[in-house]
Amino acid sequence: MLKYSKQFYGLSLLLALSFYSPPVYAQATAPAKQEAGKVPFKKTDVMIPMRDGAKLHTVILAPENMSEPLPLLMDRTPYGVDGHDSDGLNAAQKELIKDGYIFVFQDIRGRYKSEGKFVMNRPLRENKNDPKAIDETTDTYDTIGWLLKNVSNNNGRVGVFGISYGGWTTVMALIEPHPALKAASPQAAMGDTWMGDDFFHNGAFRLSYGFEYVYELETAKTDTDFKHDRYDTYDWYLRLGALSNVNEKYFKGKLPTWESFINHPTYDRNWQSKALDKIVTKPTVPTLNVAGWWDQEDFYGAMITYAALEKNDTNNLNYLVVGPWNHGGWARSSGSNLGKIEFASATSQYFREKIQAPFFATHLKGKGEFKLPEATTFETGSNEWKTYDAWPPKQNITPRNLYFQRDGKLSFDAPKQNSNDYDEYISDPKHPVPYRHRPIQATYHPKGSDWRTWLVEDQRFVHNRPDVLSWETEPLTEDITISGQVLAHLFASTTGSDSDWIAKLIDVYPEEWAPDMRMSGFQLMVADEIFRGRYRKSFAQPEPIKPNEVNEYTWDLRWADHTFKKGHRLMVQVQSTWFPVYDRNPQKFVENIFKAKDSDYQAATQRVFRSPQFPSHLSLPVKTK
Ligand code: PG9
Repeated sequence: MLKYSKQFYGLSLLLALSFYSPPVYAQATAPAKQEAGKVPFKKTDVMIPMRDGAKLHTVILAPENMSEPLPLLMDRTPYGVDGHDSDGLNAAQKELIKDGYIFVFQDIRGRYKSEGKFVMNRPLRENKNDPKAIDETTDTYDTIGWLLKNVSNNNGRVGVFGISYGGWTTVMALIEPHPALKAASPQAAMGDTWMGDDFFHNGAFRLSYGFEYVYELETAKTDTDFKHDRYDTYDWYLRLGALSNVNEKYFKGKLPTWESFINHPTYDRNWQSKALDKIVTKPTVPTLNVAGWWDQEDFYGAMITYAALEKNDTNNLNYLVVGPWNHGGWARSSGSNLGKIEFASATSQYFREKIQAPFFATHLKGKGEFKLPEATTFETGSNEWKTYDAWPPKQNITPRNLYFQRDGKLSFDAPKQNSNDYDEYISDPKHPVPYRHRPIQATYHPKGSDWRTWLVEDQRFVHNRPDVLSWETEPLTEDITISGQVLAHLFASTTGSDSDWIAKLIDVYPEEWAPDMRMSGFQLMVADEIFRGRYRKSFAQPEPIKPNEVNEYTWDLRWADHTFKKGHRLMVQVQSTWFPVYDRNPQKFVENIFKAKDSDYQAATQRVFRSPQFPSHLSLPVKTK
């Protein structure tokens, strides 16, 4: 979750809560006092009626002094909009405010002060002939219609933008767009919560995130934190045991999304009908898709939404920007670092000022001649912005296989026969590999959590664990850049009948890294992903694995644009648990892991092969020029 409003509007949220009075149309609060350099906004709270009669709570922030009619820029969110006010807006949206917009923030249906029923990632309405049928598309459409008529001094043009859930509602606005919708920026839109975003990745369940998020959104109309009775949730989730204990001990069958996990553990219609890449239509509105390489929640969704729109983008309306950010990192701070990784420039600031602001100004205000390249990405490692006429780039890219070798070596040469052609480890669900260093605070612990930067943690904290294999190259004699999709091809066996496989592509810094000695030998993940073995033939129809049989598992580690600098090494790590962000695979095939019992969880011996017959490798999109 991106607690967008709370992060930006912490203090103002409290103030606004105490100000709130029952909703009336276009009721203005007292004008804000002008401070130097700030643009004062007048805040209006309204309840906007939808076609089925439900009213949605909406905050409108219009500049107090308007010398011309302005466009409306709207964000629709489940996280509460009361806190939005003039001060918060000035702090968060400096770059957009300079150009002049009327900002609109809306509680989506059923959340906070909006009426109606909240449905997580509500599917599109089925009966389009029913004039009262609703979904997020119609709610956006009806809101825009109302705003155009009721907000004075608007210029008749509307933009929508939002991060994460707000990115998803932005894409929904594009499905049957209101004619006044002239620009959209879905940012970290969660595109497919089963395949690669918040709730599952390739069928492996995102336990800590899924558990905490569902509780937070579905316990009440307002965000409600689950209170773990211990700080280190690694321990808490281990004690929780099998997934079947969740309902027994805590949820009691009351949280609809948890029930949907139990009833739809595989990639069935429930998930496919909501997956953005399966439902978006031909782009008719200029669309700026935004993603972060180290987005811990919705990197996949942002990328597949761009790709799906791109398939039918005959009018060249669809664009992509990817920067070195975590979830929503482009919207806050300067973006000159993420955790310990420095980027040598203010990347978020650059995005807000040089890309986002001119994008909206061009399409909503007819200002300037802004020509956006098809794809703009920040190449990590070299720390340079690049532009491409396609993403993934098609030119000057050669797929090269990086093979696992004996003695922990990794190289671009295929393996030669030798007597010991596999490496093995015991994966024990009782001692799963932590996904970040302990203590693992609750995802959004009110006193702070390392969740937001776990993807850039130094992987040495698990390197050399007996249940984590690793292979690495010699120090590079020249830079290697990869741009595009990274694939894992693992030839592996297990003594169990189900298994998870996790592969991580890592940039290992030199033993003495002159720019900052403390980063010497740092192990930075640049691509990583999990694969649940039962889905190796079909995501819809899982099958047991035959114990001890060598199977080829192929899955994608998503995308990267990264230079491994001369002197650095490439490393691959393989493991079978990543806890508790992912649930533990029982390692024994059971029909439905959500119904597994504690006794179903068993240790297994895992072998990863690296022979001419079974050459485990990663396939890398290597830049040739
Ligand atoms: N990643 C959050 C999300 C969770 C579940 C569904 C949709 C979005 C968020 O930050 O909003």
